[in-house]
Amino acid sequence: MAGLKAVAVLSGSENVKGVLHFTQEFNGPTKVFGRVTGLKPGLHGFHVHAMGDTTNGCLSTGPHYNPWKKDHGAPEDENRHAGDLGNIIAGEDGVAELSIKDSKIPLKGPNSIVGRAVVVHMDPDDLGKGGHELSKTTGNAGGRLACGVIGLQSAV
Ligand SMILES: [Cu+2]
Ligand SMILES: [Zn+2]
Repeated sequence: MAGLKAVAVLSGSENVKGVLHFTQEFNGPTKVFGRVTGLKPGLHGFHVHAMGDTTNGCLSTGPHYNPWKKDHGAPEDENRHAGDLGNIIAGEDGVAELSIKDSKIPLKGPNSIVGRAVVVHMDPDDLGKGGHELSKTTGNAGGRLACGVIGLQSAV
């Protein structure tokens, strides 16, 4: 199989919505692209959380996906949760267009993110550097605005 495609449909308590696409070719990085709408302009923490469980809304998606037991960090840090994808940035129209490439979120193998969830937060992720008591676990990104389970879409 040359590559894999996955998709997550985001929804939440407020009017935040989105569709995000994931593609991975061979053992290369995973590309994440799509758009999220209904956001307050500015930065919003964006992560893969451990569980694909939305029975209690975004709260039941658990903590950041962290198979290697590291601290919270920035996408470019070595010491980061696998799920740490930094921030997405919404414009004045409340729309965030995403185009991310990341090598720590594969769509196959033991550390696959398929079946887990993506979460968009209320506040900016401080990338572990904010000095807040939550900086090293969540980036102090605040409440969970919207989330969606990452599901396999097709082989490409
Ligand atoms: Cu999160
Ligand atoms: Zn994290």
